[in-house]
Amino acid sequence: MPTLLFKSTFDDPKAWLERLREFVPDLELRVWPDIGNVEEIDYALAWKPEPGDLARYPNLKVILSLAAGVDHIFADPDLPDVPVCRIVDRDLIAQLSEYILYFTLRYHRKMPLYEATAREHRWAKHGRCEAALRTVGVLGIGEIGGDAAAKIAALGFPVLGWSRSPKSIPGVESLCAEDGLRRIVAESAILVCALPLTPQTENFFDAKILADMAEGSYLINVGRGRQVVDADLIAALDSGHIAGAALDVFHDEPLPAGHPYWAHPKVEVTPHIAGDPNPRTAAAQVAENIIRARDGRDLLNIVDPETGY
Ligand code: OXD
Repeated sequence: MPTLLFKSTFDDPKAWLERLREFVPDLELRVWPDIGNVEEIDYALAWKPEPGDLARYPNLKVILSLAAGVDHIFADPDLPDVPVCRIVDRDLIAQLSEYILYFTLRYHRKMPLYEATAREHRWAKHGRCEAALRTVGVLGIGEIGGDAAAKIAALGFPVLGWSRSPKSIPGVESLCAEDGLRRIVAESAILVCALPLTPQTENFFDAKILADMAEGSYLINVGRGRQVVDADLIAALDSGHIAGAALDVFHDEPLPAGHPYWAHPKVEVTPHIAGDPNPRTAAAQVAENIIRARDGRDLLNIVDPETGY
């Protein structure tokens, strides 16, 4: 009987088990901390496991990230040497695109300003800009950023996308390397971060990149909190160089109650809800990986430990 450890305090084990059993009827689920005999654990489905925890299972064969990102797994210095797979799911991608589109349109149509004037009961018009004249940049145009970039382009915005290797996405100009980065940062009126967290993207938004961003531009971050130097972003917002930031991810989650982002008038905080793994749509691929691992076949959505995605 395949035995799966469920290691997350954020996701609902019951919903996952019910759905996983539709594909693997004899699956046994051990929900942390009721893990039973550690030797019986074959697979782990995990979100932010504590460092060292996954090394406790001597017969662990595969680690399945309960997310698109895997930085929370690779952060473990004692990670066992087994394959790590991530979730690549149409609903997760759609959720993230909805979030990115929502904030893109919110900033494009100056909604924070209209909300402020409405609070003062003022009938004020704040002017507008054609979508065709407002460039949106998406950093990271893999499955998630690429979907969002295509949808933004379909709304009539010029869209730039930046990634390690060139991509062909309808309506999106694909940029790479340092010169591509300079262009996307300088030309985007709204810049979206959909990058995975890797050693190369940690502290990506520092004072230098923020200063290189277009005057009055907006940042939307659905990547990871550690990609932003918080003090530098706050300074760029306070100076007016950056007009606003929609942040879904933070260095520490939950974002501490006293963190300056909460009260900052130009920051919109959401509690890491841009994309939540959905067992209804994503369990099939988790189950498929359990079946493939059991049969000794190639796994789906396996992560390259070198690149971290
Ligand atoms: C993810 C996330 O990586 O929700 O999927 O952050």
